[in-house]
Amino acid sequence: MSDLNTVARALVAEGKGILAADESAPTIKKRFDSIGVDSTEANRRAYRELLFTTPGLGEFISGVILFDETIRQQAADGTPLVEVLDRNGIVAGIKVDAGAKPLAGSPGEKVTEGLDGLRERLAEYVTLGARFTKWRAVIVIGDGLPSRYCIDANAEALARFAALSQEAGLVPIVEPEVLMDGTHTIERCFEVSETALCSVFAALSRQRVVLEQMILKPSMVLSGKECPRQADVETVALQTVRCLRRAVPAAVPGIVFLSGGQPNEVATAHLNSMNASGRPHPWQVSFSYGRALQEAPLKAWAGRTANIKRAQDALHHRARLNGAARHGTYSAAMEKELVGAA
Ligand code: 5MM
Repeated sequence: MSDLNTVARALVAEGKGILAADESAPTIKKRFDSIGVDSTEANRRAYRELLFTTPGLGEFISGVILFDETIRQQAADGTPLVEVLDRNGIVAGIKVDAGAKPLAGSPGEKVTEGLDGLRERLAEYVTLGARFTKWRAVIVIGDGLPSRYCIDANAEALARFAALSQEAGLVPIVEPEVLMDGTHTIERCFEVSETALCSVFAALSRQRVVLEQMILKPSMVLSGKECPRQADVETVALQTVRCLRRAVPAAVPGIVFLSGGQPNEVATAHLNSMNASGRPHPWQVSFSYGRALQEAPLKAWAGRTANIKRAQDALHHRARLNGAARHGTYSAAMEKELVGAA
């Protein structure tokens, strides 16, 4: 019990957050396509090595979520990437879901798969150095959606995953993502997020998941991307915290938000606003961003060895700014303080 709680608390340590680098093969291909780089095994390895060897990254990043391929890879000098992270003071975690698949009997909705054989896969990930796991469920807001059926089916799978992870000695990161795509209002997002989170915590309780030994990775309460009325930063922060206070027990050590396609600066500003106002919260309020941390270094790298330092500076910059947002001390002026910028 105490070991898993220690890992969970370390992942949400003051001033730090998580880097999500667990893009599956199709997702990393999409990211590489955007910079004109082939998604080969060698390029994926080189890119992730660049991220993980960023000098000083451990000051702001507590853990990295890896994909199955990455947890088995070595740096160019033969050091396992998990060890590279460890040397930087960063805990390695692993995405263990097999992706969101069409939900039978409910067109337009998805359920995340990957429970078959999970116990055995978890045992192997422990031997490879993982200390935590992640599973993502996807909830779509649309005409008549989401259905209760979709919310509950995903909640059951999330809880099953979490229970198996704890049994294996791994801290589960439970990620129910309410997508921001659509024309819905922030009020509708609040309603759906609250329902989904309540369903998740009911399932976690039924399946005897120890709340002190897990982390929640939710989406923020936002206006839909195509909604004509976009809520401002303070409203998003206020409504997100209000929603989480209704649904997330205080026993959970931390909440780490996904960025979900928000512009980098906006994801940081939202987190900052949550931490600047209304503290102390019952849980640590942190980040587990993928795109909002990686977009800048990915562009700076563009597949060229000569750009590694620029890319690492860009990652360090975004990690530092989100670290500041953990304390509520981020300001837009800090966006210009990129060390080593041309
Ligand atoms: C929602 O995606 C998670 C957080 O990333 P963003 O901050 O970019 O929203 C992320 O961990 C996600 O699960 C992976 O990057 C992508 O996983 P798949 O399985 O879709 O490749």
